[in-house]
Amino acid sequence: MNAIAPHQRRPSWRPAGLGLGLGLWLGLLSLGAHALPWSVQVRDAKGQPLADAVIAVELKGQPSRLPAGSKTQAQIEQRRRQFQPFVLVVQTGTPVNFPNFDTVRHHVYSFSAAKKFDMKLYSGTPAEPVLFDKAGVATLGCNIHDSMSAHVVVVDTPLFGKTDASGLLKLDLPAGEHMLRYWHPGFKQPLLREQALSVSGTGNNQLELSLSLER
Ligand SMILES: [Cu+2]
Repeated sequence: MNAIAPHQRRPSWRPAGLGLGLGLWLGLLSLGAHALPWSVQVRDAKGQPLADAVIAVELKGQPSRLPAGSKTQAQIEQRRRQFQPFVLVVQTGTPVNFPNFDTVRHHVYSFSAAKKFDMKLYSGTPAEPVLFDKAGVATLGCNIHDSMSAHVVVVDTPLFGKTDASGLLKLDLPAGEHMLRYWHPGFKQPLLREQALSVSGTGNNQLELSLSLER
C-alpha cells in the first residue's frame, strides 16, 4: 500500500480527475479560471526516463501551506525492512505517520534541516504523527537497518506529484505564470531546484525536463 495521498481523501462529490485542493478549486472558480491538462517528461542527461522525480507547482509563485484544520495526513510504512514509498511528497504542514508492519522493531530518524526527528525502537503505529512544517527535503533512515532509506519532500503547494516509471507526470493547472520546483533522489543536495513555468490557455502544455544527477 502506498502513502495516503490527499487525493485519496477527496470527498466523492468533488469533480473527478482534478488534482486541486477544494479551497483552491473554489478559488479558481471564483476567478473564472479553469484547470488545463499539463504534463512533464523527466529524463536524465543521457535521455533515460527518471521515476520518482518530485514536481511541485506554486501558482503564480505564491507559496501555500496546508490550511489549518485540514484532515489531510500521509504515511510511510515499514514493510519487509523497507520504507514504502521511497519518496513521499506532502504539502507543508502535513502530519506523516510511520506505521511499522514488520515483526522487528525500527528506529526511524532524520537529521535533515527540513525536519529533525528520532522515533526510538518501536512496533506498530506511533501514537503521534510527525508534522512536516517546513519546506525542503528530509532524508530518513533506520538506526537498526542501514539499508532502509526514504525521503519526505515538503512543498509549499497542494499541486504536486511524482513521475512514474516512464518519467511522466500529469497535473491539471490553470493558465498563468507559475513557479516549478523539482527534486530527485539522485540530487546530492536536499534542495529543490526551481524554474519559471508558463501554462498557456491555448497551447500544448507539455514540458521536457532534463536533470543532471550528481552521482
Ligand atoms: Cu529498521
